[in-house]
Amino acid sequence: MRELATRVIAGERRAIARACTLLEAGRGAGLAGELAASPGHALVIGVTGPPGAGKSTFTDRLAQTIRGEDLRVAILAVDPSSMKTGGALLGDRIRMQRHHEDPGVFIRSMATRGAMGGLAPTTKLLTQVFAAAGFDVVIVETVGVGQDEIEVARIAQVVAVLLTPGQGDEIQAIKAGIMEIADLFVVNKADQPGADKLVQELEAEMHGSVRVLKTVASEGIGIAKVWQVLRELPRRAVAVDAPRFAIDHLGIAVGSIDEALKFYCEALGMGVPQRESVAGERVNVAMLQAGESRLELLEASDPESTIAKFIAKRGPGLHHVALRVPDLVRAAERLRAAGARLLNEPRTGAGGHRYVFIHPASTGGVLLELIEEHS
Ligand SMILES: Nc1nc2c(ncn2[C@@H]2O[C@H](COP(=O)(O)OP(=O)(O)OP(=O)(O)O)[C@@H](O)[C@H]2O)c(=O)[nH]1
Ligand SMILES: [Mg+2]
Repeated sequence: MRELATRVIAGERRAIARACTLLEAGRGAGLAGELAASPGHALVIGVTGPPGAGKSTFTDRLAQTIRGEDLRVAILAVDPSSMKTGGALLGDRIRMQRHHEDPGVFIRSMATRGAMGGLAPTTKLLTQVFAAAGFDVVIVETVGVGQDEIEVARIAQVVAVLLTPGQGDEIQAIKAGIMEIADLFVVNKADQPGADKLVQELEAEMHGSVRVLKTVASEGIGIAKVWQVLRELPRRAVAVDAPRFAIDHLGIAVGSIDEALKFYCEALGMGVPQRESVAGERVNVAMLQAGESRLELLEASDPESTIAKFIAKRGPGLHHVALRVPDLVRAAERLRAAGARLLNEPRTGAGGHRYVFIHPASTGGVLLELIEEHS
């Protein structure tokens, strides 16, 4: 993963494509962590609007304009619909063919057909790949229907909403959601009747708070002005997905699990514990779900076990804190390099999780367990 990250950061096209594929497949939590350390400086522009508004044509022309300033551009064409055939995406490819030989342009299509959790998480990861790879501008094109029009605002620093004249009551049709996220309205197909009327309606609707520009994307008209405005708009803060750390569980050493459960389950009502015995550690365990983390009650099954020794020495109480980390091997390497006292090499324990324990002397006084995040 680190080698791949290094190649992405060096701007290697094949590495960028490979990174996108891995992240789209939901594999590559470690990669995301590596890349988060190189946030880059890309301006992320969202382009949204109804089907057929000319988004791809516009994106293509905008990229051309930006290239004219010798800035590097990545284009992410997101297709969230389940209806669209491969042919439409192919059409986009052909339209964008002019960039084919240009090493300063990288084009990626992404289908989110049936994806759970909306378009945001994966799309955002891919924009981070492009940013880490040093692109100056990332353009995310997505159809503004359903939820995605709102989600694009979570990914892009500025959002251009494309509308076209002559489709009846456009403003009413798009009002829900899309108006709030527009940093700029573009009335495209201004060569068709009704463009000026639509501009006026939008200006009235927004009380002049959002700029409205006209373009004829198919002719490249008005695009330079759009770029000038986009680059100067205030940029929304988009949080970089840093490596995720979360408390997986708190381990509590108890004299008797049954006694402790009287408190946690019967009196407090925490629900049904998951119980198991870990022979290797000579310990009985009861796990209680607490939000996204858990309480792990630990009871010695043998007087020689570490839990028995812990209780003999310090009494029952907080035994360890377990943190989930995105890349355990990497975390262990970094800690070792920083002089922390690791109690074991990363190894696989119950439930298939890899873990490592860190001595309290290094952590501020509590035994710390690091667990690799599930992916
Ligand atoms: N007359 C006119 N046609 C345009 C203009 N811009 C784009 N088109 C045409 O509109 C059609 C749709 O353009 P696309 O760029 O594919 O639109 P899109 O919004 O990306 O479409 P989807 O991705 O399918 O939602 C194409 O036939 C374009 O050639 C314009 O300014 N004027
Ligand atoms: Mg398109």
